[in-house]
Amino acid sequence: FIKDPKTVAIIGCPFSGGQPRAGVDQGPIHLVEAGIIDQVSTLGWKTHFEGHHQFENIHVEHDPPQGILKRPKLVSAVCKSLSEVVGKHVHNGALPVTLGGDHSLAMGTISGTLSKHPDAVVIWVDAHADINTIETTPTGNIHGMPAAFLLGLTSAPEFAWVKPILKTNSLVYIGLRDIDPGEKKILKQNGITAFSMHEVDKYGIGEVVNRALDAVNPYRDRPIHLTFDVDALDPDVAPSTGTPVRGGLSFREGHYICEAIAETGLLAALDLMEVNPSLMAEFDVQKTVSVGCSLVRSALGETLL
Ligand code: Z70
Ligand code: MN
Ligand code: MN
Ligand code: MN
Repeated sequence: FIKDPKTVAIIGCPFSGGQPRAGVDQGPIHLVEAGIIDQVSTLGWKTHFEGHHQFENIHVEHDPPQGILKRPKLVSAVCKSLSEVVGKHVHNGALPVTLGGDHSLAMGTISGTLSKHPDAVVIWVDAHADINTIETTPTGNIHGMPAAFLLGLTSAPEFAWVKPILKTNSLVYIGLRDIDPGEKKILKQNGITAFSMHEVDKYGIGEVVNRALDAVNPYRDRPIHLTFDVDALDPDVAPSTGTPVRGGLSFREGHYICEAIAETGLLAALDLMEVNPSLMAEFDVQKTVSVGCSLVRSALGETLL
């Protein structure tokens, strides 16, 4: 495992098929236009950006719901293609940074990371647990389900390529506050460690991040995949996202998580998901895009001093 890869591969993933709102596909385009690539270069990384994924080879003509699952063929094909791209970059020793796009994409990014590092742990920062199964999903939106597929808690013929190689003791959540009843049961029954906003309030973010790392990575020797849904942040901090939920992480709490993970030297892959520039006024869009860029910089080693 290359602890300090010199190259960051930036993967723009303009995709919105895992949820109903248009616009989240514009997230990566705005992040790149805001200068995220130069900012990462300025931190001392070599950066590789091959453009936004166009999913040229993905032609889904007829994609009716399969039971409750919405757009299963499209979401599956895009995530499979993304898993190959992320996998290629980690195999080359680069650190992939995937800019979403909706969070169904985590099925692709995490599958890609685990293809090289089966011992990697996942730190999932989100207002939501995204762990609904086909039986529990109230919406059929696949962005609410990627963790369940990765853990093998649910499956569908279309998603047979998703290997259930993520273990429940290798996943930890921070920032949760909008969990469906079925998801609560799944978290409890599987003993998945989760720090909701209640624990952030109670212990403070420093202690929560320590406990999260202790839970999945006690010897600090396993690669880390950080998947950061921007809706983990409070809507005052990141308003332009599909499902804002009040009472979220402050600007500093969000950055602290990224800084503390950077300090471990174990970051193997990073996702920044659910930036939706079509939601809210221009001022709010700029605020969200700029906080997105600075979270990525923090995770890649930007320090305050
Ligand atoms: C709900 C579902 C979700 C993001 C909403 C919502 C999931 N639990 N995820 N916004 N980012 O539809 O499964
Ligand atoms: Mn490449
Ligand atoms: Mn999410
Ligand atoms: Mn979310």
